[in-house]
Amino acid sequence: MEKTVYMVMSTDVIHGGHISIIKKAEKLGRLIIGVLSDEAIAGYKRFPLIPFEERKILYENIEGVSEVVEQTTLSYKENILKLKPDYVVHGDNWINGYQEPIRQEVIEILKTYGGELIEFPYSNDPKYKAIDDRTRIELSLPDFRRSRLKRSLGCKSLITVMEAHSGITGLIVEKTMVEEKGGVKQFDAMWVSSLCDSTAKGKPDIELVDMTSRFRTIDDIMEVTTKPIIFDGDTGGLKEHFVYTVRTLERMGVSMVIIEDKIGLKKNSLFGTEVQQTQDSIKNFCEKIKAGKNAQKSDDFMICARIESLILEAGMEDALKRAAAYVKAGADAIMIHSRKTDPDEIFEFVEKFRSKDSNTPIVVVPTSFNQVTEEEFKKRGVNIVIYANQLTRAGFPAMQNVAKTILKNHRAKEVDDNCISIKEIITLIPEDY
Ligand code: SPV
Ligand code: MG
Repeated sequence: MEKTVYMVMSTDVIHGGHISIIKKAEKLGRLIIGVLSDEAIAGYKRFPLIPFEERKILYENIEGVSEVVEQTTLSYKENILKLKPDYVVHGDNWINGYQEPIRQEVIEILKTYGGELIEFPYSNDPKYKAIDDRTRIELSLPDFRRSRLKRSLGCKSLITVMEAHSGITGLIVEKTMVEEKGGVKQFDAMWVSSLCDSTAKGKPDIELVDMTSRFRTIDDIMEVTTKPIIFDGDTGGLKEHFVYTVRTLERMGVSMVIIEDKIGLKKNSLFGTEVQQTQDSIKNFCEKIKAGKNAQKSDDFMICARIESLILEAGMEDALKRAAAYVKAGADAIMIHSRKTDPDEIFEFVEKFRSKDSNTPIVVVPTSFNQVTEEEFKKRGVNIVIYANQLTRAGFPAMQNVAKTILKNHRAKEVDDNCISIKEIITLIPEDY
């Protein structure tokens, strides 16, 4: 009987290197390609340029490929147990690094029924690296970057977002990865927070930093990263101004703007009722949402309505009433905010909102209720979790401490261990961008 061969592929740009390994694999027997789902790829590598269905068609039409199946996790377990291939084929580049546990699992499963792992030498040809680099540039182009958030929401049940307020913090969000369960975890998107953008400029979070300056921050981040951006639009300002903001953000390639239902002098929500803050009327805020939705040109830009009822102690009923009205006015997502350390009111809102609306994405910012895990939010029906200020809050005390230590010691030697090495900075910021 003809042997069967299983090989997993994720790439959306097929080059000679891929064709060469397909040719070698096909010589071993009937070749089945496992195509990684969008969610599985987005979690560990760059976001796929081409969606799963299209990539599947691409592979189905390569000579030598007999069958194409979907692989929904980085782990091969489910598909190997189902297909029981005689051979699993892979490049030898996964022997070390984050794929090592996945490889180990493959070897162990194959052992249970006498299957074999065949590894071919991985090609380090610079021309293939150049193709990959070009793809990265495409990912950062405005149209593609903007559409990524909506696409990610379509394939991932929970999106994690980290605050960025400069090129360097953008790079940290772009590049930070941790190995986890045989895969890699990284943030899906960036939050350009009004609090952190203002703080970086030494200013209060009261809509004092003007839009031109806020756009400049976005530009700094965009110049060096590719991940989608969610912009904190504060109150959105006057309706007549908001439409311009929407157009500009859209043109720049921002994926979503979140505006909060407050008017007048805006203060940071975490002050709650300790300061004077006024909630907008439902009618007025709905008009702002409608104006924004009418102004946008693409269909992938998203406007998220942020409800401040719990922050301003206007009650759960008010929050739910507003949520329904904002969705009806065209909001693409709802953000519910709370400054309580106990997550109960957030959970109650999510449950009640979800009982009436199973589709509209829900956004939360767990700064005060930070004990809740992403898994718990996901289980309850939340779609986007924003870590809104942690990089800023981590960076400034560290800098203050270093400044004080130098003052005390009249030299810089004592702070060396608290500083990133110049070599690490160079790694984080490549010169050949
Ligand atoms: C921000 O990050 O600026 C926010 C979230 O708006 S919060 O600070 O919690 O209001
Ligand atoms: Mg803000």
